[in-house]
Amino acid sequence: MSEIIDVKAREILDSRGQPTVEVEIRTTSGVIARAAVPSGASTGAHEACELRDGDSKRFLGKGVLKAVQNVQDVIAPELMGLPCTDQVFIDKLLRDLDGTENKTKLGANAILGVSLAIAKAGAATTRQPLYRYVGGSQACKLPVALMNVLNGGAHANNGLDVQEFMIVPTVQNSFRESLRAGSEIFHTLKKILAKKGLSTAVGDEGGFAPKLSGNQEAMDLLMEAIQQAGYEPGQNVFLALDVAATELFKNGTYQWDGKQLRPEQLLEVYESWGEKYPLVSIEDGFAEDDWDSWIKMTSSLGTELQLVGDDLFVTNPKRLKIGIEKKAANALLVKVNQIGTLSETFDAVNMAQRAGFNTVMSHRSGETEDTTIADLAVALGCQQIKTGSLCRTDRTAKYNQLLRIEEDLGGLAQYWDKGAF
Ligand code: 2PG
Ligand code: MG
Repeated sequence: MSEIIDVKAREILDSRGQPTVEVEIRTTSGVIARAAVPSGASTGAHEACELRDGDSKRFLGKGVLKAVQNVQDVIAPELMGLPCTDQVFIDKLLRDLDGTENKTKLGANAILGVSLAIAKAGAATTRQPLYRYVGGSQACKLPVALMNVLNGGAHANNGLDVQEFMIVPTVQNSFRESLRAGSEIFHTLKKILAKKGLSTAVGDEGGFAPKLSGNQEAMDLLMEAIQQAGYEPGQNVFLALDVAATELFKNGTYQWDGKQLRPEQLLEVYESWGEKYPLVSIEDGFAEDDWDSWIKMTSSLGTELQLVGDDLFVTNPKRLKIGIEKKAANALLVKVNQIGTLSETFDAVNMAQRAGFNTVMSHRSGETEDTTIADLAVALGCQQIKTGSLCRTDRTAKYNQLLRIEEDLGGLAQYWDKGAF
C-alpha cells in the first residue's frame, strides 16, 4: 500500500511561455510523482473549463493561481491517506468535488494535473512504466505519428488557413525508423524553404510557418520534401491535415485562400485532394457544431479517409455518442485536458474503439516537458499520436519517450504501421 501524504500544486510556464498548472504528489512509500497540464490555442467551445485568474496585473490575465489554490485547499485535504492506485475512485472524487458539467468550479486544469499525477504515482508505486501500469500487459503497440511540419491557423501568423499540414511516415514497420524518416523529411523541407527564400522560422508546434500563396502550395511543398528525402508518397509516407475549421467558420461559410466557401465547396476541395495527394486523414474538416457537413463528409469520404473529430467531440463521451449515432466522423482525437480526468479519457477511447472509430492521442499547442501522452497512446491502444514537429523539446520529448517505450518492450514491441488508418 502506498498512501497519499502530500499534494502540492504550482504555477509553471508552458512552451508558449504562458502559465500552467503542475501537480506533485508524495506517498508513504517515498514516491514523488509530478504532472503538468497542457493548453490549447484553437480551443473548442465544448471543452472542459481551463480556469485562468483573469487578473490583468499578472501574466496579462492568464495566471492560474486560482487553479493552484483549488488543488491545495479543496482537493488535497480529500486525498490524504487514499491509496494512490485508486485511480477510478479518485477521478470520481475529483468530479464530485467539482460538481459542474464542464469542471468550471475547480478548473479542468486543476483536476487534470491531479488525475495524471495520481496515475504516475500509481505506476511508480507498483514499479512499472506508466504505459504498462495504465494499459496492462497487452499494451505493446507503438502508434503511427502524424507529424506537423507546416504550421498555420491559430499556431502561426503566416495567413495559412489550415492549422496543421502533417507528414505520416510508416517505414520498415518500426516507430524508430518512421521517426528517422520524419526527421529527414523535416530537414529536407527546411532546405527547400530556404532555397526558395521562404522563412524557416517555426510556429507553436515546431513546424515551419512560411508565408505561402495558399493551402495547396503547402501540400505541394510536403510532396517535394518527401520525394527529395528519398521516400515515396503514398508508399511509405502519407499526408494528414488538421484544418481546425471551427476557426475558419463564419456565417455559414468557411474562409479558404481569401475566399468564403460554402460547406459543399469545401467538401469538394477535400474530395479533390483525396484524389490528388496521398492523404489519409482530415481532422476538424468542418466546424464544431456543423453536424450536417460532418455527416455529408463522412458519407462521401468516410470509407477512404480517416475523419477525425477534435473540436467536434472534445474527448467527451456524450458528444462522441452523438457523433457515432449520426455517423459524423470515423475517428476520435484524444486530448486529456479537453475532458479533465484519466478515467473519462478512458471512457471516450473505449466508446470510440467499440464503435470501430480510430483514436489519435494528441498534444496541445501549448505543451510542457511532461510526456504522459506518449505512454497513454500505447496504454490505450491508440493507432496514432499527434505531437507536433521534429524539433523543439516540448514536441520531441514525446517522440523520445516513445523510443524508450519501444526499447523497453524489446522483442514484444509492435507498430501499428499502415494498419493505423
Ligand atoms: C489541435 C491542437 C493540437 P490546440 O487543434 O488539434 O494540435 O491545437 O491545442 O491549439 O487546440
Ligand atoms: Mg485539432
